[in-house]
Amino acid sequence: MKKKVYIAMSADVIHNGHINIIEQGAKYGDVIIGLLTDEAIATYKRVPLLDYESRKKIFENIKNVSQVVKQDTLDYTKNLKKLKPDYVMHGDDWQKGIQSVVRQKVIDTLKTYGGELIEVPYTKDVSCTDLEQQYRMLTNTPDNRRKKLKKLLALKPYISVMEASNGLTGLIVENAKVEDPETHTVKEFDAMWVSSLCDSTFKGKPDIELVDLTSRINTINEIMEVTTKPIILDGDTGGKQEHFVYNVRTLERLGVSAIIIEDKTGLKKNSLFGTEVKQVLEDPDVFAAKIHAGKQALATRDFLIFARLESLIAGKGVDDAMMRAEKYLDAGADGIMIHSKEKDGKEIQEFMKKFNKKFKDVPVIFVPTTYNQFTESELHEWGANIIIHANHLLRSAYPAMMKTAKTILEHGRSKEADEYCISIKEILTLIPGGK
Ligand code: SPV
Ligand code: MG
Repeated sequence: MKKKVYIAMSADVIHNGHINIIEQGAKYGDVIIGLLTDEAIATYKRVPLLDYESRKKIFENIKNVSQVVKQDTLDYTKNLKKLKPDYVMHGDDWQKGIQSVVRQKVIDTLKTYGGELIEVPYTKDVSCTDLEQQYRMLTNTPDNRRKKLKKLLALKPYISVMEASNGLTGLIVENAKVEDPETHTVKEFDAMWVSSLCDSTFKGKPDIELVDLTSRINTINEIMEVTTKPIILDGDTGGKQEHFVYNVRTLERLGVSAIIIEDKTGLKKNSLFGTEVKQVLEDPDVFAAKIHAGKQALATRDFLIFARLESLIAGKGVDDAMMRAEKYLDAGADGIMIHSKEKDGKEIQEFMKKFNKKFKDVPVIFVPTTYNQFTESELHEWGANIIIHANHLLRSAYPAMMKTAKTILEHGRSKEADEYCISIKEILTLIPGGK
């Protein structure tokens, strides 16, 4: 009987490196491709450009591939135990870094039944990551971009969102990565939050719906030009219903993925003032009608409208928030955001206990600015599906800039501020293409 060779791949963008390894594998026996599912890929890198079924079809038609099977985790163990291939083949680029743990498990499993690991030289000069990045920018059309949030919500238990307020902070959210020392997977933000507080503050203006939609759209365009991740817009109160129906279509056309609007009326004040300022809640039926009209106005099913509940901010309690949540979801809201400025997170937990009893599979958003002692996975246990870190790039940049400004004033020169600055060489090459 012909021997079996197992090769695991995610292969979103297929290149000669993949073909090389399949060719090598075919010399040892029948090649079985363990194709990573979209969910498995999303645990360690971005959502694939092509979905599982499309990638499967491609692989089934590649020469020398005899079978394509699903691999639903990064870990090969389950498939190896089931299929007992004689060989596992992989490029020799996985001996270090995040993949080394996966590799060790493969070696241990193969040992249990006498299988063998074959490592072939990694095909140089082709980097999947580079190709993917180029491809991502090329396919960064409004249609593709808009869909990404819904896709992510379907693939991941929860998504992590970070404030982006201009091109540069957009690039930080797009590119920041850390390796999780426990799971050895790479973590990055899933999406961007265009905050009204941050957009206004970067422009030196108060967060009272003074920065108009034209200006907000300029910010969005600036971010969109240089990034590819989905965008969630803080739409404040959404304004008048007659304006809202136009505005959602404009945002949808641009490729924004979602808007969150809050159920307040009158001159909007930032929620984190709580009851220190006048916070007037909108009549829930009027707000529900605005949501309904917004949903009706849309041209696609990809653009999401979330209803933001301000009952806890206005001191109206959990039951008021529940009553409103029901009305807004009935009106067609795609999910809710429950906001609170309390530090202990108790009222959010109390709300979620009631909410979870009544609603299943409704996306819930938290903005844990004041209760940030809880981790994303803890908040997910309470029921959050989207967690927004709403203002942290702005809040960390401001003190750093003020310190530098004062240091220069104090010394009458900038030498002493050097230690707070990245070098000229670094700043010149920070954005590729400048040279
Ligand atoms: C924002 O980021 O502008 C928000 C969240 O609306 S909060 O500031 O907490 O109200
Ligand atoms: Mg806001």
